Parts: sequence; structure tokens; C-alpha cells
Amino acid sequence: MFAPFKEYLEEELFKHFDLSSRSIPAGLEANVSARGKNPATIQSWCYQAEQLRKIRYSYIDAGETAQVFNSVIYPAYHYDIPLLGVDFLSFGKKKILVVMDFQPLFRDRAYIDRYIEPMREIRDKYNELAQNLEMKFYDANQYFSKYLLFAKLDSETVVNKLFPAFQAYLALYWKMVAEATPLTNPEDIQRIVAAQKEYDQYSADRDPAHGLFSSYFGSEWSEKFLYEFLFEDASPLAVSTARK
Ligand code: BLA
Repeated sequence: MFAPFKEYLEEELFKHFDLSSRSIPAGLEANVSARGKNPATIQSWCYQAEQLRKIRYSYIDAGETAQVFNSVIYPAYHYDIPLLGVDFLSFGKKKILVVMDFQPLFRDRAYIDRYIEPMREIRDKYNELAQNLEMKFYDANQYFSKYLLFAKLDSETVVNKLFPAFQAYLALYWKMVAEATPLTNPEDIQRIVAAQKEYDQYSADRDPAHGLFSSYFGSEWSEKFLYEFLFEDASPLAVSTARK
């Protein structure tokens, strides 16, 4: 379902950046579910470039039951630009949920004008991909922008609308990275380090995928995957209080 998106992202990354591999903790690069009647596989990739300190994406393939493409791009600490977040999920072809955003680290006016307003034109072009759905797990006002794509779709719209929207958002993101002014003041850079770490903590604590991962790969592996790979700068100590 989302394989063309993964392939496109990969091609674009190699075209725009001088990538090197970033290590994934042993045992977390891939897994195969031993449970249930529908075998599920998960595979992850991780890279870095001078401008992007962590580029990760994962693909879950459980056949008809579930297909998930998830990715986060973290800019280098000397750029204050948003993170690129992608979460495309398809459950049994009927339920397709897609989310894509430039995830803002700050919410002041100047920041929004500089990094979020440029998305508006694309977002307006793909209105049916922005359905103002309510968020149950996350807070729409934290790390999400007002121009996020967030929609429940059918598979036809994935091909006809989501793919061109995905291409347009990526092109804009690469442009933003290319035009970003590097921060030089250590205090400004420390502020980005802290904000990206908070993003990981927030995301790990709220991640709605924990149940899905646990059902396929067990809770021990899932916890490791969440805190040692997906959101590695989050502290798992927060987990017992945050989750139930
Ligand atoms: C929702 N994301 C979800 C759900 C799952 C995942 C299972 C709930 C779907 C439902 O409503 O039934 C799955 N999340 C994953 C997977 C991974 C993951 C498989 O992190 C990792 C491999 N989520 C992100 C990113 C964004 C994001 C980067 O990981 C930003 C674009 C958004 N996911 C997002 C949002 C929802 C969601 C906004 C809806 C949650 C809500 O209602 O609050």
C-alpha cells in the first residue's frame, strides 16, 4: 500500500543529501511476528546527513491486516526547522489513516510565519487530506501545525491525492533545509537540543502504536523499539506514569 511512498522518500533522500547510515540497536532493525495467523514483519532504516541528524523510517507489513509507513526526520541541532513527521496506516484496506506534518518545535508567531505558513499553499490544494479530525492520543497544539495532513481515506485517494501531496510536502521540506540559516550561538543550539528531546519524550509517552507493536512483537520488544530507536532521547522512566 505505502511501498511507493517509502521508495520515493528513499530516492529523494539520496538525491538531496550525502547520507551515511546511522546505527539501529541490535535486534530492532527488523522483526517477524511469531504470533497469530497473519504474519507481520517490521523493518526500519536510519540515516544521517550533515543537515539532518536522524532520518528514520519503518514499514510494517502484515498483509491485508495492516500496512504502516512511519517516518521522522530530525534536523541537525544547529537548525531550528520543524521535524518532518509521516504516519500512514492502513488496516484491512477499509480503514486508512494518514498524517503528515512539519512538526513545529516552537509556537511563537515568528516561527510559525517562517516555517509553517509556507505549507499553506500545498495544504489548500489538498483540502480533502486535511479533515480536521479530532486527536485522541495527541494534543493537536503540541508538535502539530495547523496545516497538517490528517485524513481517513480510501485507497484510490491514497494514489491520486496523497502521493502528489507527499511529493509536494517533501519538496518544500528539502527547500526549507537548503535555505535554513545555521545557528551559531551555543544557547540557541541548546534550545533546539532540549526541544527535540522533549518531542521524543512527548511522542514516546503518547505513541498510539504501542498496542499494535505489542500484539505483533511482544511488549518487551516494543518498549525497546520505542525508547531505544523510534524516540531514543526519551527516558523510559516516564512510561509507568504516562501510560495507564
Ligand atoms: C495515530 N499511529 C496512530 C495510530 C497508530 C499509529 C496505531 C492509531 C490509529 C487508530 O486510530 O487506530 C502507528 N505510530 C504508529 C506506528 C509508529 C508510530 C506504527 O510512531 C512507528 C513505527 N505519528 C507519528 C508521527 C506523526 C504521527 C511521526 O509517529 C506525525 C505526523 C501522527 N499518528 C499520528 C496522529 C495520529 C496517529 C496525529 C492520530 C492519533 C490521535 O487521534 O490522537
